Amino acid sequence: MLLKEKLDRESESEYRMQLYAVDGATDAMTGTAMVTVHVSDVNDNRPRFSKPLYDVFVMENTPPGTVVVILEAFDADDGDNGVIDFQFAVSTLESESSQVFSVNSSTGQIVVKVTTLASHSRRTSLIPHQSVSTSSP
Ligand SMILES: [Ca+2]
Ligand SMILES: [Ca+2]
Repeated sequence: MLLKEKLDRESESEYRMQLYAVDGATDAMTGTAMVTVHVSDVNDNRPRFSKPLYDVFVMENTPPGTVVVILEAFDADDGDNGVIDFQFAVSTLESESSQVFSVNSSTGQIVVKVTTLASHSRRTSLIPHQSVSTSSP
């Protein structure tokens, strides 16, 4: 059997076929077999945020532990290839923002870390960072 089209597990993960084997007699006899082809996943989709920019407003007296935003991302791949891990970009880790906020890598919640936001900037724009990279095909 040869492959005639490009496979894509995300659109079709399984193909079923019925096959005959026919003998050469005039009153030909046949045998049958079923073939199922399972398409295994390749990491060919990058995680995508539900939106590229989250603009969030918080009061300066917001207590520590408060969730200010929940990031949402989706990856069409299967298993580990589709697992999403939220992380701050290196540039953010080096900035004041990471002293004030933390991100839960699995839930995508950004939480206030400090007692008071008053001495810090009152408005922070969070630009999502693609934490999982894929090599282009
Ligand atoms: Ca895939
Ligand atoms: Ca993926």
